[in-house]
Amino acid sequence: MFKLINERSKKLFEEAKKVIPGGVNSPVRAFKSVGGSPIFIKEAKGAYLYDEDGNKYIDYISSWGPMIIGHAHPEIINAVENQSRKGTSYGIPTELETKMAELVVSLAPNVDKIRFVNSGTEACMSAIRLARGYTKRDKIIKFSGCYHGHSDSFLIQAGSGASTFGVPNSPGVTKATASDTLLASFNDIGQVKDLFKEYKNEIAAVIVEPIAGNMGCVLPESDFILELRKLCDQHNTVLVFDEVMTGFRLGLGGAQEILGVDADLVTYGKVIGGGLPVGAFGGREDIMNFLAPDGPVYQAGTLSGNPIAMSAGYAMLNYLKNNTSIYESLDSKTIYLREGLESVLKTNKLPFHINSIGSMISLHFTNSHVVNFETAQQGDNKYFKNYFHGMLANGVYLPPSAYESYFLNDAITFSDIDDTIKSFEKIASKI
Ligand code: KE4
Repeated sequence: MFKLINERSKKLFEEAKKVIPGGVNSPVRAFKSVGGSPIFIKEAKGAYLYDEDGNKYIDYISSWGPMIIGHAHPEIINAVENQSRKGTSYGIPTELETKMAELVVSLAPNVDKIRFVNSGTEACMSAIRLARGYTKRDKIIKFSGCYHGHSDSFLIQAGSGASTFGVPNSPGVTKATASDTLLASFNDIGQVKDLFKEYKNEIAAVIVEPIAGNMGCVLPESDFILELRKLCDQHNTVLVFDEVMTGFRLGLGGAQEILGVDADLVTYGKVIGGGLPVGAFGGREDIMNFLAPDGPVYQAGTLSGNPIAMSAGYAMLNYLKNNTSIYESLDSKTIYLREGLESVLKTNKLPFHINSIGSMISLHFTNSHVVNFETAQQGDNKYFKNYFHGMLANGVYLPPSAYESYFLNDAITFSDIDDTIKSFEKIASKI
């Protein structure tokens, strides 16, 4: 319906599929839930992506979160260039890792100690193993539609790519593993109370995206997160905030600061790597000290704390620390985008619900209030597919799945947002 010149991307995708499963290194990039052939990016600068067919896009994904200050930012590029001239990896401790850890500890609430890994998945997987080792319990509670990476324990009604595929329980996850993961609906504290009643003293951890982004953006209602805190205190269960997405995106203190609720362990990724592979988990010292080599819970990584990745993350966090006005700027741009989208949706009498907070926003083609995975699934994917492709053909790159949040970067200008809304006005009557 919407014409995009993408012959070279199509050719590259066919070549990729011969040597990479599905032609991609992460499923959501394959456009499976929106159809069509993914674009292949040649380069990115500031707010814009440039694909292999010469098309330019305003980027609302920012590499799924990391590029919060825009692509190829000089502060990041200079840090990476300077560090790489000293070598790319040592597998030996560096002062840079300590300085990065000190910076995160100084900025993140309730993080006494932190361990760096290479992805959000590793961070969440390790945090859960640590919680199980610390409590000597096996079970965990997660929430349908929340995504904590592709570790076996989490691929049970996962969000993000797994939901997009409609394959909530991935093959390859053993029944034994799945039996230790208990599920509840986000924002339903009653279900959590029932699980604690049924599995008294067996629950090692509750892991939650305190502000969810993997069923689209879904906000916690009233005191849901505070109630989780109280239940975990009552049952000596570790409360893990998965802030891979929200950490340093919604503010320096992340969701803990916004919600005013303390986690026992927090996981990070995306922004803290400045676009390089960095994940991290940290929190209460008494729990973190259970980690090897001092403690019994094993966790390791050849490239953990890699100097190039640390240099990018350190430059990013220092930039954000020294330019906190970026958060107000992102908030106002996101509100401006939301108001523009709502105006077009109302004019064209389309069913919709928008959730947003800070620089996270998602549009659902349903009149239901989207408060959990079940209501997020009520979105009309036919509308979404046409919306996605219509915007793509008009120079706007959105997440290729209804179960994702948009991530604004501060290189996006109000004029870019005006252009985004104009693109939507052009296509809205045809989706
Ligand atoms: P990674 O292993 O992809 O670095 O992080 C996993 C993860 C953990 N926790 C949260 C809250 C996350 O959002 C993620 C990863 N986010 C998805 C996007 N929704 C990554 C995109 C992809 O899978 O390609």
